[in-house]
Amino acid sequence: MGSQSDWPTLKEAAAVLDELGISWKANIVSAHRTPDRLYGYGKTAVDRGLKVIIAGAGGAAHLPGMMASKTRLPVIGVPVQTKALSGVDSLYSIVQMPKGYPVATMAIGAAGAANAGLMAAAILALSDAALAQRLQAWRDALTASIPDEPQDD
Ligand code: RP5
Repeated sequence: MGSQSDWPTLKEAAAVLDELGISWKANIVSAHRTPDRLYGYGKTAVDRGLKVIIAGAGGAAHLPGMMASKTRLPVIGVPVQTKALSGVDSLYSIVQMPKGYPVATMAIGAAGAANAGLMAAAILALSDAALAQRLQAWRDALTASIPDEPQDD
């Protein structure tokens, strides 16, 4: 993520990864404030054994796209909600990548972060049968939790 202030949003992805038994590591890697750290992170990602990168940032959110330019690993972008423009700025900064360096862009905010965790799980499940079963069970449980009819409070 681009800042400590993004962590409350990106925590939603971490929570989903925990639920599915997927190991993760979170780092602050700002495109603007720590560009050399970002380059190093992307350049070494494959050799360090990372499989999928979830990149969340807000405002002029260049982090996911720059990360995608430095690694062939799948990069999932999370637009963090901002005060000034409600995260539309983040979304537009992340989603509109030029041909060649895709970022799989999620929804703005907490739902997008949780979905980033689920998308990462779906990618990893392609080569991990046990994880595929856990992901299917997670989806089935969500479906089963939805009532047929609304309830009064
Ligand atoms: C971006 O600037 C970060 O991703 C964050 O969403 C935003 C604001 O950062 P702070 O000023 O809160 O550190 O780079």
